[in-house]
This record gives sequence, structure tokens and C-alpha cells, in this order.
Amino acid sequence: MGEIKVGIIMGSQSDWPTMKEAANILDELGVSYEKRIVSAHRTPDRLWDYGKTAVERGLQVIIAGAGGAAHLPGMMASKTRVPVVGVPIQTRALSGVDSLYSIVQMPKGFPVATMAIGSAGGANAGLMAAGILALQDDELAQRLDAWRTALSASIAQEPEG
Ligand code: RP5
Repeated sequence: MGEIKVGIIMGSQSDWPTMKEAANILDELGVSYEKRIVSAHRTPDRLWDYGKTAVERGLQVIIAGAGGAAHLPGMMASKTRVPVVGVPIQTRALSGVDSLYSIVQMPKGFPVATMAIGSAGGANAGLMAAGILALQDDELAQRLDAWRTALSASIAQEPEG
């Protein structure tokens, strides 16, 4: 799998089931990654250190998931030029709309590529990261193309029942 180029970070252990969707996709595609709990509110120094060292450590994409007052993806984007893919975690109180709005509405200059709320967003974050890396990795590009072809082939022509 080689050098780790993808960081999966999340605000809490409770975010892991959603963020594991991204990890599962990366596993399927043979992309190595690291996973860390990095909370904007509970461990701000950890966030700062992670962002400060991301480039020198060779990270090329950071997938960041958080819920509620979801400041982690945006703060990470403010600290590193490594592209940040944001995953809004589905929350109980506001169904994840709070997370989505917290992540998507960044000021000009510090973008976060924001995915859908919840598990689809987690999986798509993995695919987005793979697509970015595939721009410079022909073998990964082939695996990603095959993955997409297999998904298309799995869709029935007609509904059952
Ligand atoms: C956020 O608060 C986390 O990203 C998580 O989605 C949410 C709730 O965290 P826990 O109270 O479950 O640890 O920072």
C-alpha cells in the first residue's frame, strides 16, 4: 500500500461508523490511510498539530467528519493547504443539517469539499479521495474505474416486485 497519503479524522469516537464508510472504500481500492480522533473543541492543540504537519508528512487528502457545531473540517482547511473533504455527521437533534451548514458554508479562500450527510457522504469522501490520488496513480485509476463499472453493472434494469 505504500506511503500514507490520506488522513481520516473525526471529532469523536461516535463519528467512526460514518467515517468507516470512507475507510471501507479506501480498503477496497487498496489506498492506505491513517485514522485519528481530532476534535476542534475537545482537542484543539491536536487539530493544530495535525494541520501544521500534514504537508510535511506527505498527506495529500484529509477526510474530516464532524457533527453538530462541526468546526473540524473548516478549521483544518484553515491550517493546511492539503485538500479537505468534509463529511457532515447525521445528528439526532437536527438530522445533520447543523453539521452540513457548519461545514459547507466556508468563507472565500478556505474551501472544504463537502459531501452528503451521513453514510453516503462518508463513502463518497473515500471515493473523492481516491479520485484525487488517481490523477497521479495509474494503477489506482484502473482500480477506481473497475469499481465504478462494477457498481453500474450491479444496478438492475427493472425494479423487482
Ligand atoms: C462533534 O460532536 C463530533 O464530531 C460528534 O459528531 C459530536 C458528538 O460527539 P460525542 O458527544 O458523541 O462525543 O464534535
